[in-house]
Amino acid sequence: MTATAPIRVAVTGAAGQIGYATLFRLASGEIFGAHRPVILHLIEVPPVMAALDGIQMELDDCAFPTLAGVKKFDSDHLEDAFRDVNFVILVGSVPRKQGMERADLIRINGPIFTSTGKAIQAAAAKDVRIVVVGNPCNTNCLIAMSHAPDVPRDRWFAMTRLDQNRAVAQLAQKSGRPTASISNVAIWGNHSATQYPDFVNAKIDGKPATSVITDHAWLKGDFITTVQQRGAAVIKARGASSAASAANAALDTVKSVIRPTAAGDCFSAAVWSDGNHYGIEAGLVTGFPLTSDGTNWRVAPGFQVDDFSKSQIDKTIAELKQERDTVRDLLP
Ligand code: NAX
Repeated sequence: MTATAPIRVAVTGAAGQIGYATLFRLASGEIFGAHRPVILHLIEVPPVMAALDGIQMELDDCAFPTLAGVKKFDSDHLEDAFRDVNFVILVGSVPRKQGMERADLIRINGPIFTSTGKAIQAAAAKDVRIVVVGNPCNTNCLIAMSHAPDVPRDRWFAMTRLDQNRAVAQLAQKSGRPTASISNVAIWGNHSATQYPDFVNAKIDGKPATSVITDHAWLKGDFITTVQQRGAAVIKARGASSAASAANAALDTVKSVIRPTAAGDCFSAAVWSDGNHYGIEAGLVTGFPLTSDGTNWRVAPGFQVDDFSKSQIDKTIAELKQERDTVRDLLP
């Protein structure tokens, strides 16, 4: 791509809550820059296609100078939908309904990500990068990437950024410091209630969070459970699941991947474990602390994993293994 070539971004579930909240910021120039035209590929299930017409009208009515095109596709034509796309945000999935177990949800959504992975491999641009938001996002990402073996594994991310942002907000509120003072917050493991928001390596104004927040019982207790349960708390209060904050986190993930990470900081996303980092076994998509140079990312080295952290990480990795086993027949 040259600097002014349009970037093509596909969003599945584009008419859903999160998709809708994502599109306008993607189109606005905020993410890829004021001089990079953006072509949006909006993808929905056939019964919802009409809603995309309305969203296209709204996108038109924003008159964004950076928006160079809007294309609409139904999920029965995924290769057309992913043709030449440089970024894919996979939001579309069936939401968890009352009485549904997590394992049921995994079985329902798994097949969607099988066909998605195949279509991305068949049609996307050579530099494609993919952020999986639809839940269970770690395992959906594992399924999709397993069906796209020609797409390098380092192009796939499952979203733990909302958890990172939630953790930053909690640390800022507890310490009475602005969110800009908080850095180096990692989320380990699964985007679920077992995730481990890592306060041990977090910093506040460049100092260890554990030296600024002296209430260590809070760090080991309410801090972790508040972040783990935040999604449920939002649903209870709002009567609907996190949407604007989830869209924001998806876009933060994209920005963190394509822009250099500040020295001494990290960002969180779940990526393929190659078995070489922090004792986590290969073959899982798990949250790690990452840094980017703006083109390539790597797992951030030097994070301290004490006994408490290790026990938390072990729990969430055990859950990821269980999820992988639940969908083993969907993994080639
Ligand atoms: P909505 O139900 O509002 O939207 C989902 C949209 O996806 C719907 O418009 C639906 O028609 C579409 N869809 C379903 N199957 C599709 C397919 N095969 N291809 C294309 N589109 C399809 O849900 P929303 O609130 O937007 O949430 C979407 C997903 O994000 C859910 O799986 C949800 O659990 C997940 N979340 C993930 C988060 C994370 O941090 N990773 C946090 C927020 C959110 O809970």
